Amino acid sequence: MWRTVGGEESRLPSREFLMGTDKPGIAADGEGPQRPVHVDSFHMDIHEVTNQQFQSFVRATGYITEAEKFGDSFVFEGIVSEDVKSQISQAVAAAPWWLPVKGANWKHPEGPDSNITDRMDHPVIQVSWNDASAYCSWVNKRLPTEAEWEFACRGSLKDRLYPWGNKLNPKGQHYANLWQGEFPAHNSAEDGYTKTSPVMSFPGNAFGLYDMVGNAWEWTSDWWSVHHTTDHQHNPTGPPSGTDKVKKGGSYMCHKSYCYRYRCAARSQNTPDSSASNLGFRCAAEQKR
Ligand SMILES: [Ca+2]
Ligand SMILES: [Ca+2]
Repeated sequence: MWRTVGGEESRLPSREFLMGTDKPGIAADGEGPQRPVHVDSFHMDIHEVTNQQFQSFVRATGYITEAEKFGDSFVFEGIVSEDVKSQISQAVAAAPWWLPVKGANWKHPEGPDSNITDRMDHPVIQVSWNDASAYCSWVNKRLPTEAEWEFACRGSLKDRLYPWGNKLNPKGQHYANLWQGEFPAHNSAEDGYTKTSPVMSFPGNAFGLYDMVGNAWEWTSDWWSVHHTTDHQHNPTGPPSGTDKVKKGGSYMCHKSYCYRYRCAARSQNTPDSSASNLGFRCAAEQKR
């Protein structure tokens, strides 16, 4: 079903829910306070936009992503080849496992010696917020707001950590593509995947949405702020301006010891022109497309 250009969608109900948490895992990220938010009914892609879908967009429009224009993008060092690694000297001081790799882009997620040939049903990565917005417009959709994304993640469960409940591995099963082992040195891939997984490899939530946490981080339309009003909000769209955009859900690189962000209330941010080897998106729309 991922072969359809627009992707399958789930229709979510119009409802009030509790956004954020009063028990933040990472308080500095502005996960709290918990607050009542109403979202009108909307449609959400049931899975992250795949390489196959993004390729259809690029073939139809000739679109060139920002990573392709810049000539490089960030790749997690654990998945970069020794050959590529030997050509890099610069790294991000606060996060030395991120390497700026020349020639890394959505078609070559880990650099020029990598490709997506056997990953067409995986989430597209190395796409910026601007790239993601362009794709969603092309399919007559848009990025979800943070409130819509979080409502979708929670799948009508109240005050739970994950889209499926509070236990990370119910009955010993993996419900998301995350990191097992020791970050960043050892990924045991107990869930079956060291990098991205084909979309829908893990169980969907009550709204029929897959990989809301884990696999690839997902861009939302909101500008980033860590301050939120507790006044009742109706279809909030975030601050009017900012420097960073909100991303949600965590990725295959997330482990509790370093990135406990695979919870519905968790959030993080990047500038809209950023791209990385663990960051993708899905689209939303008012009406079915
Ligand atoms: Ca994994
Ligand atoms: Ca995801």
